[in-house]
Amino acid sequence: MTTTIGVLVMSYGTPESMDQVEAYYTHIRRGHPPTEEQLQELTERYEAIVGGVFPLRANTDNQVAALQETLNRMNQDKDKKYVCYQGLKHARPFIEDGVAQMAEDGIKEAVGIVLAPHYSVMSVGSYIKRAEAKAEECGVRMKFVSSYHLHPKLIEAFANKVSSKLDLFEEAGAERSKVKVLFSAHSLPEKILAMGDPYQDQLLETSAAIAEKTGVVSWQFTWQSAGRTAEPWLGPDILDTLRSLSQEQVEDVLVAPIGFVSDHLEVLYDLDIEAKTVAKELDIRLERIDSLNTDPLYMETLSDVILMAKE
Ligand code: FEC
Repeated sequence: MTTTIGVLVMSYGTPESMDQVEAYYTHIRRGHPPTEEQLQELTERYEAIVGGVFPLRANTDNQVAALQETLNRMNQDKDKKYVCYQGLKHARPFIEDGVAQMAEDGIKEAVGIVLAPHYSVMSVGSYIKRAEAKAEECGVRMKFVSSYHLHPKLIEAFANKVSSKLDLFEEAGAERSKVKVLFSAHSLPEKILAMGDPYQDQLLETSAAIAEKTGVVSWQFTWQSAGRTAEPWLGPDILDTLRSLSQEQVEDVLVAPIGFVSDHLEVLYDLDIEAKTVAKELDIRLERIDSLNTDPLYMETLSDVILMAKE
């Protein structure tokens, strides 16, 4: 008899339409509604990226569909079949909805994974905590993948994206070794360091592994998309890093947002619009690697760690 294993694929989530931006933002702020000004500012960022469309939704749908196909193709245990369910952090279907749906479909065993390779107690840790609580309530036995930041296929996927953009710099006349590669990820409050959180170390490990695979020597890590709160966030922020690089006479920069796996607001606005505007003012040519989205090597990375997940 074939056993169906549920896979809870967790991702950040995005509004479905402009009239949901306020509810989404309120959820991110743990139930505190944004001010008029904050709401207006976020709405304008969404409008700027692709005219009020929310690319993360279709991208997550596509990743989940591609993952289910790849998982069942890679699975050698023919007594098991894998079915993927979505669970979003800040929008419908919420993480709890995904777990409840699995239980309703009679699933007894499941694996949870987040579409973000690096673990922080404030990011992946909080997805897992919510899924665990709901799974216990619904009687679903769950295992979790907490990070996969050094999986060889993930490194290969990112390395391919870096190399192909470096080729373009070269074709445009730049000296390959002079292009500064900036690996970036979403900043978090500085307090995570005192908590011994692995987030920063894992990001540096991913960066070093990609640099080694691509033969890139001129690289550094920088943060992006810090929250607009009074507490200190991890830095330097990419905009400050660009200003420093300009003072060092760097002219060509390739940004590789390795903390993200999809095209969405933090990539399409924070890098493609905001960082590019600053780079232009500084006379720096700034390019970005393509996002992984449904890259087969990324789908194989996820499938591999799901198939090997242990209690
Ligand atoms: O395209 C989209 O609609 C969503 C893009 C999006 C992604 C994303 C990923 C991460 N975040 C992480 C941490 C934080 C912390 C706060 C925070 C706030 C926001 C806001 C928006 C937003 N985030 Fe996000 N994040 C995305 C979007 N994020 C919009 C609210 C406005 C703003 O601050 O810009 C601060 C919350 C608070 O106030 O307490 C912290 C981390 C990731 C990467 C890992 C993951 O995907 O889960 C970490 C995509």
